[in-house]
Amino acid sequence: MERRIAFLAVIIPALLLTLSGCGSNMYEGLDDKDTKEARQLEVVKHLDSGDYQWLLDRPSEVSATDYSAAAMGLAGLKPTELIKSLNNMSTGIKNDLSPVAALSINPDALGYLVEAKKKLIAERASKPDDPELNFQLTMTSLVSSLTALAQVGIANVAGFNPRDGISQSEAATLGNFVAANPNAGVNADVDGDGSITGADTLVVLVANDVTAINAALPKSQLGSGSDMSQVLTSVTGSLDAPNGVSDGPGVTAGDISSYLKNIFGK
Ligand SMILES: [Ca+2]
Ligand SMILES: [Ca+2]
Repeated sequence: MERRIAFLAVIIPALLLTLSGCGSNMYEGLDDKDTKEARQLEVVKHLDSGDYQWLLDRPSEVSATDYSAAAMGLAGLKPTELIKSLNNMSTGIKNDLSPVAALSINPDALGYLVEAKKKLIAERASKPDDPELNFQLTMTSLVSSLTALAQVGIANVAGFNPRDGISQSEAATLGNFVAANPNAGVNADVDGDGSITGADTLVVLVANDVTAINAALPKSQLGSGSDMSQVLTSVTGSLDAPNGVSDGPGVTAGDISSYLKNIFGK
C-alpha cells in the first residue's frame, strides 16, 4: 500500500504537470497565432502607408520578404511600379534600364537593400525553389544595383541627382566616372565582413546582383516567355557583355561603364 501511494505521489504530479503543460501550450499556441496575425496586419499597414522605416528598424521581427519590400520602398522603387516599368521596357529596347531608372531613387536605402538580400539568401538556403523568395531576390537585386549606381553618381558626379531619376546623360557621365574609377566604393557592407571598407565596391555589388538575378529569375515562376523575364535576362546579359561584346564571364568595371555609356546612356 505504501508503495502504491508513493507511486501515485510521483505519477500524479507528473500527470498534472503534463496536462497543465499541454493546457498552457495550447493557449499559448492560440495567443501566438493571434499575435502573429495581428503583427502581420501591422506590418502590412506600415508597408501600405509607406512607413518603411518601421519595418527596417525591426529586422529580426519581420520576414525577409517584407523587409526587402520595405527596403525597395525606401529606395523609391516600389515592386508594383518596378514591375510596371519592366513590362513597359518589353515593348522597347529590352536591355535599356532607363525607363526604370526614370523613377525617383533614394541612394540612402542601399545599406537596407544589402541587408535585405542577405536575409533573402539566408531564408532561401532552406527553401531554394520557393518562387516568392526567388522573385523577391530578383527584384531586390535589381533595385540594389540601381540604388548603388545612384549612390556612386550622387557622391562623385557633379549635378547628378537620382532623386528625379537617372537620366540618359547622367548615366553616360557616370559611365565615364566608372571607367576612370574602377574601384569606386559604395556606402554599404557589400562583402559582408561587418564593416564598410575600400573592398565594398560598386563592381562587386553589381556583379553579385547579376549573379543573384541569373540564379533566382528562373525559379521565380514568371515563365521564360514572360515580358519581365525576357527584359531581366536581357539586362543582366548586357551588364556582363554590353552590346554582345564580352570581356569574359562576370561583370567588370569595363562592362558597367560600357553599359552606362552605350546602352543606358544612349
Ligand atoms: Ca565590407
Ligand atoms: Ca563581362
